[in-house]
Amino acid sequence: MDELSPVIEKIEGGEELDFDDGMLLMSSKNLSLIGALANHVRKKTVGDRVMFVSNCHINYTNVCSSKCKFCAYFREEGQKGGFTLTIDEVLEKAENASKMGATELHIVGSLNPKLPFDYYEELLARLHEKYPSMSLKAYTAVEIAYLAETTGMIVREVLIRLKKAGLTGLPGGGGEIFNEETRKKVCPDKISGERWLEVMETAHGLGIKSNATMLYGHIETPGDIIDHILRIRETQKKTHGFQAFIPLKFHPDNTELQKNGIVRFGPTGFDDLRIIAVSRLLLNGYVNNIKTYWVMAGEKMAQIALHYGANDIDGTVMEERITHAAGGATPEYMPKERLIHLIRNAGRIPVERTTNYEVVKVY
Ligand code: V47
Repeated sequence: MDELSPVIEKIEGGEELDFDDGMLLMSSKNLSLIGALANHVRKKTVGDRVMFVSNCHINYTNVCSSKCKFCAYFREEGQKGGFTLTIDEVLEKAENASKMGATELHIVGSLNPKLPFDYYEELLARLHEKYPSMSLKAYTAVEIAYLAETTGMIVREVLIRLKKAGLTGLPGGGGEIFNEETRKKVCPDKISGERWLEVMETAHGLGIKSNATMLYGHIETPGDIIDHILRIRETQKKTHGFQAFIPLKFHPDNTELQKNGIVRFGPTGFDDLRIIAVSRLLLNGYVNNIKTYWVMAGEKMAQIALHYGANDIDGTVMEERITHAAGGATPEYMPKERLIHLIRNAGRIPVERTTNYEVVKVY
């Protein structure tokens, strides 16, 4: 009898897995069995289609007051290397993306004290005016909470105004790891996990869908991981607003965590596949899209993750700065044909989707 038998029985009986089941999955070294279970559950729930989106990441600024210890992307105010794009520069990038067939702009920055609320609103309004059919998946829950704090508006008001300007959804960034103690060590000046979930709940209540992320492979414990995933599941039971869950693989280069000797190595391949599988097993039936983000996972691991519970590989991306600042070695752009090739080669059906998981084309 395998140590995972109690979990297998629950899965076979369609029962929801709990914290202890999650911990068992985190401690077992039987990765191929965990993967097979996740793959089986994935096939039953979402079938053999693998989704991707034609998108473009636009980072409008890197000047940030949050100074997270896992982040190599930010610069302090006045520091060399800091940048803020003008709205015209953002529009130029959008024009490029549009010409390349993007249907989604993923727009994320940082907590820049110099940027007024008008900038955020106008940026969306001008993009929406010029590209009315483009999804504007913009500003993380952290940026939304920051805008509320700095303008004196409540989160709901901020979201209503941004939605009116053209916002279609929120990306899942800023989730990091919810456990209070761990979060204080890796991002002491960021909003709490509870606040992050509150912002998401408010967005979902206004019909603004979002994604959810979790940063793993730094100083978190297995218990932190299970706790994080289960908190996402609890919120989802109330709101049904999370469209995808994306575990993000920590890249240590140039980060405080690495400079201070707290983290020497990033996660291993074993960790990457286990986290994808555990996410599928704990979230299945609640958040059915488990995304392997090829930029962070690496092209090869992302492809293999499709056999460990993932059914989404993100998108063409076009320009990425956050992972590359921290030593990411993947290209900044993946042509659609290459994504299709990776998916087909894994024995699965490539499907281009919209941000909201509507089918654009089955290949
Ligand atoms: O919140 C920061 C993470 C996130 C590092 O919603 C790092 O579809 C690894 O959220 N190593 C931003 N990760 C990216 C993000 C995202 C990406 C792709 C798709 C979606 C989506 C969202 O990147 C941050 C943080 O958790 N991050 N530094 C690093 N050194």
